[in-house]
Amino acid sequence: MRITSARVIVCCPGRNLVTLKIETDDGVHGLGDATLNGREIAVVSYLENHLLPALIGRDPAAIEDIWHYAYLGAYWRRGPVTMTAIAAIDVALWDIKAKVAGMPIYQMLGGASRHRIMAYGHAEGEDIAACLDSAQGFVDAGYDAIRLQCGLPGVGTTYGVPKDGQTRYEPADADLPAEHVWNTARYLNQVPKLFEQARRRFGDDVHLLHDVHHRLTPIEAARLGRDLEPYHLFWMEDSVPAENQAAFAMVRSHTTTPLAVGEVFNSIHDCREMIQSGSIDYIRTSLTHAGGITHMRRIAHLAELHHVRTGCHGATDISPVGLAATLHFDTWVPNFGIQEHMPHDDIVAAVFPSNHRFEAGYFRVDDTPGHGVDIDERLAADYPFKRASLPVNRLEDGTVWDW
Ligand code: GCO
Ligand code: MG
Repeated sequence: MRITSARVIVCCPGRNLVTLKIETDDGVHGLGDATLNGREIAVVSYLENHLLPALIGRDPAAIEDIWHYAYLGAYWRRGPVTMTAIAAIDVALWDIKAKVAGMPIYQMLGGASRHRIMAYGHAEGEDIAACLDSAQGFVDAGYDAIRLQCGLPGVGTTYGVPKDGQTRYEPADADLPAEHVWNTARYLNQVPKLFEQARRRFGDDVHLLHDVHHRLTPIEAARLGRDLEPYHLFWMEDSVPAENQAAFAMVRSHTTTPLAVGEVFNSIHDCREMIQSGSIDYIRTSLTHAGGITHMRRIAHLAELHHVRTGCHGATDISPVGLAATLHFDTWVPNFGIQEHMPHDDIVAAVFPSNHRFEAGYFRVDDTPGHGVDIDERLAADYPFKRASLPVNRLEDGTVWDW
């Protein structure tokens, strides 16, 4: 069996999504997700100009060999563009291999470790009351885990909170970056109040999560972790910018609030130190941005040795193809923790017919061979690429800050 074609399909059914389609002389095809939010075309170019020409004529079954050919063969290593491009190839090849075997991908990995996948939903609101009302909707829908994000009094738009009637907090249609405002002092005072009220309203049984989105210094994150201890969070995510892995050891030494990190990582080397030092509890690397199934498996095995569980990134910038591959990984991975869930719009679901199901806070994959997602290319063509940018954050005095 040989690869006869490998091409990239870019579409924007409400948000940009990049899909790699690999075809073979047997007529079997595989799909991989190559979406890197706000930097989509960089990955398209990397694939089209550098990686895809070298795939033609290769045996699609040789996944490890092709992975290392792409990774080592570039000489230049790691980074989001490279690792997203490699992930797309990897997932498309796993899709082909599993289709040829007549099995779902989770079976190829070693079989199911669980029959359903706990997911957390995103509750958000401009103030505490609105956020708790939003969370009530998730409780009523049967979710066992909810992420809470709320706006700050007197501060403009902030991460995780949609404004002005928008349904999304990430303006994927902004041609140039929108500018948000940040005030650490108000944030540190507001978040414990949010969780205090959430526990009072929803009781102890629901898992509560929070995403700091990289905006604190280590000692500020330590304070927040301590202040949140009475409300026993499932995790506090990305509490400090993660380039400095040692910062997590510092936060850890001050608080028992569980720590999660990883959505901006692309390789095992980005998280090795914090996993091995026991500084984190959940690794949130996304399969789409960290070299696909082949590399995520290595990260998960390292994490398992150190009692770290997975919590894969699953925002809407992970396409249904990337999500399905992640759900097969979640079904198999022994040290699973939780899966993020942000629903795609109906039009995205129409472009990408999928076989996984979501019900009352839990995902399930079925036994469709491969990862179970296809693309309607004719429909996708109706939604051409639109340049889009993630926001930039500034302090109130204008200083650029982490978003
Ligand atoms: C999350 C993430 C996302 C990211 C987004 C960037 O935890 O879901 O922080 O909201 O901001 O994926 O593209
Ligand atoms: Mg996050």
